[in-house]
Amino acid sequence: MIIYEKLDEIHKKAIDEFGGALNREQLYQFKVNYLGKNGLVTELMKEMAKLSVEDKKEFGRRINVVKQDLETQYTERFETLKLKELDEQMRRESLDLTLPPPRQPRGNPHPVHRVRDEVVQILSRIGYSLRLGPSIETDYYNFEALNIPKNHPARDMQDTFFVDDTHVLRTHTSPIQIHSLEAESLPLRIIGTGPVFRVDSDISHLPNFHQIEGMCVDRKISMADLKGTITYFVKEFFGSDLKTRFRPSYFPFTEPSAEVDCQCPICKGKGCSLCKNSGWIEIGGAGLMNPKVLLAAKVKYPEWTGFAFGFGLERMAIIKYGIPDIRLLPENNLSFLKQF
Ligand code: FA5
Repeated sequence: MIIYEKLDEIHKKAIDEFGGALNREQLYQFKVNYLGKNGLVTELMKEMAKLSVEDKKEFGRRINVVKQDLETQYTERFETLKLKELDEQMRRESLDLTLPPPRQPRGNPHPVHRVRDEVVQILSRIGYSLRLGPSIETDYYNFEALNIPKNHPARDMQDTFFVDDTHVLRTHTSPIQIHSLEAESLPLRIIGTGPVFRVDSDISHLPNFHQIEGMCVDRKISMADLKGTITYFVKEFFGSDLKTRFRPSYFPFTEPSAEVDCQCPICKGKGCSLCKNSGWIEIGGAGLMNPKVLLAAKVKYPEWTGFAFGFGLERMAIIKYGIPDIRLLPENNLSFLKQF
């Protein structure tokens, strides 16, 4: 009878297709084609209506055997394909322990820290050693001990963040001089460094920057010693390409005082926005220590005299590396920092 032949034909074709399925997804599609709602086996069942009662029984039995067999074939093939796919995945993802590990990106010291370390190294070669101090200072150490009394106009030279009536975020590293003078014996050659804070922000000013301070207290210290030290230090740090100059200035804690300028690295002295068209960038202040400061710290003046200087580390970094805007330094943008 034709319907039995059709069933055999469909059964055989289904077994072939299940066996040839390349993956579980394809196998499932084949199953739907035969056993699904509109599948070939299901369609054939609809033809049963045309059969006699006897044939209906026989055909019903056979079609159930075929359906059961196809379910079994499907499950077996499904398991085989699952193992095969797992095996392929393991092979694909297998670890080759002989391969070199992926390269870890290497960090660099921040340019400001680099400058600080280099300055400390240069000055330590001529006998200076490092001191640190607190970022929050009393009014006394930040101002009074440095000959900047309350209500004195010199306080306006450094716009200050006040913590309370008697404490400030230090506006400079000069208080380190006083801590050292009070605690140590003479002669002294110290470097003080760390963060300082001022209400200040533009292309060459930051509200939180870093300074490096030098102080030498010894017998018969003169302006010539100061100039010699700074000339040595600036030449070692910047090389001989950029010129430096001393400009008469005023600081309450030094007398006489000078401002140290370095030629602008961007325009090489011609004038640009970084140097405000002057051709020079100020890197720090310096001078002979004011006797009032020495005496307040109980130093026997004039037996002992001294000089001090204080430079901005960010300013030194922008000059050394030719950075056009000081605000790039604290932004910590990786593509900028990676250049150093
Ligand atoms: C002082 O802070 C003095 N204590 C320096 C000093 C020490 C003089 C010892 C004499 C003896 P001044 O305010 O000029 O001085 O600051 C020193 C340097 O810090 C400046 O030349 C500049 O390089 C840097 N600087 C000052 N303000 C800022 C700022 N807002 N952002 C970045 N750098 C700054």
